[in-house]
Amino acid sequence: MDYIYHEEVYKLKERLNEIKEEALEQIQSAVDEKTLQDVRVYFLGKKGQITEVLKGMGKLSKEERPVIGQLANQIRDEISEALETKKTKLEQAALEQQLEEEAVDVTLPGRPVQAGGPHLLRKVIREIEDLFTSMGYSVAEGPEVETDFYNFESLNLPKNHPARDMQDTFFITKELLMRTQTSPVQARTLRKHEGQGPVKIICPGKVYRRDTDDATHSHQFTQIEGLYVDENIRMSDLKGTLNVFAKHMFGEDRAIRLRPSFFPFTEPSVEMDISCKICQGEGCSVCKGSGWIEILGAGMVHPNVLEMAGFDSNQYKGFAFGMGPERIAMLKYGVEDIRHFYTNDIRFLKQFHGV
Ligand code: FA5
Ligand code: MG
Repeated sequence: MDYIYHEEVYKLKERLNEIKEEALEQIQSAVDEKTLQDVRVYFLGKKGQITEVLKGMGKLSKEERPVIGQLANQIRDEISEALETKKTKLEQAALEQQLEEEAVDVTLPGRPVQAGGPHLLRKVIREIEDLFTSMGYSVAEGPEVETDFYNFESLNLPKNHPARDMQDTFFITKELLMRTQTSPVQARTLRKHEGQGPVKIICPGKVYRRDTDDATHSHQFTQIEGLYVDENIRMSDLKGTLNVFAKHMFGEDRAIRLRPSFFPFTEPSVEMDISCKICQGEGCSVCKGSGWIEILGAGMVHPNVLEMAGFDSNQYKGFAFGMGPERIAMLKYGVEDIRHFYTNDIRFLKQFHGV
């Protein structure tokens, strides 16, 4: 005999089927996992819709309860499964979207790497160092903050000597100053040799003067000092050395001239000029209309300098020179203003990459 159910059973069955449809529809249209979680709680949670239905079973008979119970379980499983399936789908879609967004186009050209290079001045200094070391000179250095003694007195420039005015000085104290020239390195090195030649050095470094900045003058610039002391060194050795240097730096065709000059630490003294590259000797702002630019001072080391450093000036002679690498770089590369070396305009600096 078929069992006759209470009307309540039909109501609960209908409600369960409604729940199923609603749930599946919401799962279907969910766009993220958060929504799925809300759907799960709303339908399957402890206080959810299915639990609601099961609460209504109290009115049912012993035979009727399993009917609703089974259906409720079945629908719970179906909803759970639909939730799982949808969750997997959403994850898949999210992954695909991420892959698409983060895709690397390997055919795009790369960003060029900005390679730096040595400053033009550094290159010129290195070139001069290389030339002189190839001729047997070694490189010596000294402090930029120097004593009055080494910068002046040991170079035959006693206090109150009028020739001190040739180099307007930044004094720190009465006895300490910013060196105005690299010549103090001569005096320091000679002293270290304790009267024993030969001494054959170049000394590159920064120097400071209260000069007014213009196209060829800077208040801070570099110098390279050269010193060769030995028995039998003569003026002709100096001339020969300067000639090799000038031809190496500027080529055979550039004109050179030596002018008699004065330095307290050399006797005789000369200055060397190079024909101006900017105007080819016609006269311009760089050479101040003369067609020539002074690049170095030089001469035979004064006997007083040798004696003060402990050398016997009857046994030893020497020559010395001091050059300005900025001026040399200007003449070699046609740079029309010394300030370009220090203002660091990248457009200027870049022109000399690879020279
Ligand atoms: C001297 O400084 C001497 N000590 C050079 C020397 C050394 C002579 C050894 C004899 C023996 P002078 O002041 O002329 O000399 O400077 C030498 C060079 O430095 C100049 O020829 C020039 O090339 C450079 N120079 C001088 N003043 C400046 C400046 N304000 N800015 C840029 N370069 C300068
Ligand atoms: Mg000079």
